Amino acid sequence: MKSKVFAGIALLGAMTLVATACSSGAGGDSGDGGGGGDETITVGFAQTGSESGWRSANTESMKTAFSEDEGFELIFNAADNDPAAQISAVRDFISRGVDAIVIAPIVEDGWDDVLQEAADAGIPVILEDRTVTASDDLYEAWVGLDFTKEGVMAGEWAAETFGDTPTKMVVLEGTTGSAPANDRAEGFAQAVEGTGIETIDSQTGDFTRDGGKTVMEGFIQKYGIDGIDLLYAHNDDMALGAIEAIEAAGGVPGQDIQIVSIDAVKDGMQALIDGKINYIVECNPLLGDLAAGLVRDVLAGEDVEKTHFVEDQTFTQEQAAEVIDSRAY
Ligand code: GYE
Repeated sequence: MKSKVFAGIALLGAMTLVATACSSGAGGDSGDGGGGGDETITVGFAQTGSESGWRSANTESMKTAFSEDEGFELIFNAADNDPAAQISAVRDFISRGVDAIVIAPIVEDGWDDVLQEAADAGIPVILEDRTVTASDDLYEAWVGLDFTKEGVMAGEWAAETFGDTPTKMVVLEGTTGSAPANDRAEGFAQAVEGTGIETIDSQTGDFTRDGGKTVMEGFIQKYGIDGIDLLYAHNDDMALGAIEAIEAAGGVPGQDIQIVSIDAVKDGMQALIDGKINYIVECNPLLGDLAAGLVRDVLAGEDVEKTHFVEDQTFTQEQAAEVIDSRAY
């Protein structure tokens, strides 16, 4: 279903939204259409929370793109990773009669009712970052990353590095039920199938540094530094927490235990350069301009493509050193 691939934000200027069948009944009849009129567009944005460096960069990108200067009034809500609180925030946006709603869904399931309520109220919904299991008739468009492919890229590095060598791996999973946790697990498993890599333990660290540290402390207690060869962390923050746990236990991260993670935020890239992480797959958080463009187009009554993928890259330790100073997050 990959209808369009955007090779990163650099291509934003060249972005053209090709007409496809637009979802029915999800509004677009409120507001001034955003098509160059002077009226402010009121947008409710339901963010997940503030769990990671990736999230901070995403929030900043969204706030900049949906700023007053750009013609928006943004009602921002961060739900502290509580799915019920996030759904309440969306209901609040509906009752306030905003022009459009943008959601970064914490978990994939449980969205059908509230998305239907938004559609009934004629308020278009755009998803950014994470995906949902609800029917795509219930929202106008989604913009984000290919999490399965990120998992595959991380797994390909692991498969190349360890091959047939018997390798004991532990996994720090993202938030349970979230699209990136589900898809990154699946992609990685595909890529390492048939290698000597064995998952000896896998638990959620909730995408946070503290979570990664605490879960890794438990793994070390159970298996010892010598009993673990490889850590796959679903994001950099959990890898950074795990590094603290490994060092506190007298181990050398990146050597005694090799580490692969996803995001490529500044702190993660620095740990990669320092040799404490071995490989990072990027996950681009700068989705604000794309999301704002979609909101404008939908309110202007244009048909937009449903699915918008932003492309990610990968970094070795050497590559990280070359690019770290030029990266925006
Ligand atoms: O990888 C992680 C964040 O949904 C892609 O959420 C996002 C993930 C990101 O907390 O750091």
